[in-house]
Amino acid sequence: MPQQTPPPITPDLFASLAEPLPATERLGAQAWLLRGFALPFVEALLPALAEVEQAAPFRQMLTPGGQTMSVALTNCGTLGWTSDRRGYRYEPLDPLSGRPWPALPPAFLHLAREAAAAAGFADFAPDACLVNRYLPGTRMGLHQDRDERSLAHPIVSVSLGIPAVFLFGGYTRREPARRVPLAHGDVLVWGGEDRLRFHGILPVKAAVHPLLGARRINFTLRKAG
Ligand code: MD6
Ligand code: FE
Repeated sequence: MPQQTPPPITPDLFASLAEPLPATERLGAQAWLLRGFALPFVEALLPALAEVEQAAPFRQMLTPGGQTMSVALTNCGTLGWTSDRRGYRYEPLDPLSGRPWPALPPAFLHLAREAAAAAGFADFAPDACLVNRYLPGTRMGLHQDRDERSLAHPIVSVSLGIPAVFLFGGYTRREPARRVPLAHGDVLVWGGEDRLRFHGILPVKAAVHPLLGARRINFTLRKAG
């Protein structure tokens, strides 16, 4: 047997390792990660977010099983996702105030439509936006999003603040999930055959973001009604 010599480590190899991550990554047949896509919108998103939070504060909801979710949430749009002992559902009124959820800010709509179009979903018309707030240590267990009336529409998901690791799984809970790091400004868009994939968020590591502090905000735009 001739002696195998390992390939030399070339400067090219180091160059490729130092290259930034691609701006767009395909995670599935109809699932896209658009890195940094929301960055040009952040200046408009943050004041809109503050207004939503003021009208409908973040709160921790109960799962149907009676557990308190570690992530706090609120909503904007004509429908808001809620959870309590009676189950998961969309409601037109905020159960805390009895008033309608705050309207979808134009900046949210604009970003959602542009991101959906960039991922191949034309004419996305969301009516619901679930806003999740993660403090260090909080997590989101593996789940499917299936409370929307039709599963034919995509979901646009925007990450702001401190980073997190997204779990992108298969169609059953026990299939292995891919770990996808999400940073401030990243946008996920998925629909079609990927719509019912299990997904979640690993416990968020302590960190401080210059604009958002020790928080991660994720908002997901959907056509729920
Ligand atoms: C999160 N995201 O990123 C949780 N759901 O904090 C979701 O649960 C999610 O990112 C449906 C579609 C996209 C998502
Ligand atoms: Fe989800």
